[in-house]
Amino acid sequence: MGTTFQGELNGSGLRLAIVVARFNESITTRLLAGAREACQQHGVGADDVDVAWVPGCFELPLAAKKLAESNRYDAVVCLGAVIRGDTPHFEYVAGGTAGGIQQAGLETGLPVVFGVITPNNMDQAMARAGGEKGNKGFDAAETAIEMANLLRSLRPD
Ligand code: INI
Repeated sequence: MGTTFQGELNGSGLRLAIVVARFNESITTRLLAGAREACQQHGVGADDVDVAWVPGCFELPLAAKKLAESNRYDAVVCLGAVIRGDTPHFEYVAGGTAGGIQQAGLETGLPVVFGVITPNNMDQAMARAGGEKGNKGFDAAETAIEMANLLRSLRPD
């Protein structure tokens, strides 16, 4: 029987960086509160969570990559809200952000988590930022904790 690897939801001893977009700040501050809540619930020390603000989602990948390269963190969480309008701008910002965040994780070997919501309107955004659909910031921080622990267990040493 082979080994089954699974990351625990135990944040004790982990260091996390959270990058948050200021665009749609009324939503992203709620996502940030959700992420902090998950960190606290799962035992990440309050001093072990650093936060960096960027202007908009499009800036998340570069800041996340810098933080991931710093060797100071076990995972990086990216939080933002791109709200769909009637223009193709949405596709460029949302698509570029998603691709950039994935690239930052693959290039650095650190979990870089996509905690960006892409709702159609403000009501849907609120629902996902602590409303009836939960808090995607909370979920993203849980993903970061699980992936950080999983990657530790996958290390060859
Ligand atoms: N940035 C967001 O985070 N959310 C949006 O909905 C958004 N819209 O709609 O344009 C947005 N645009 C700004 C973008 O992320 C960059 O900050 C800007 O283009 C400068 O690079």
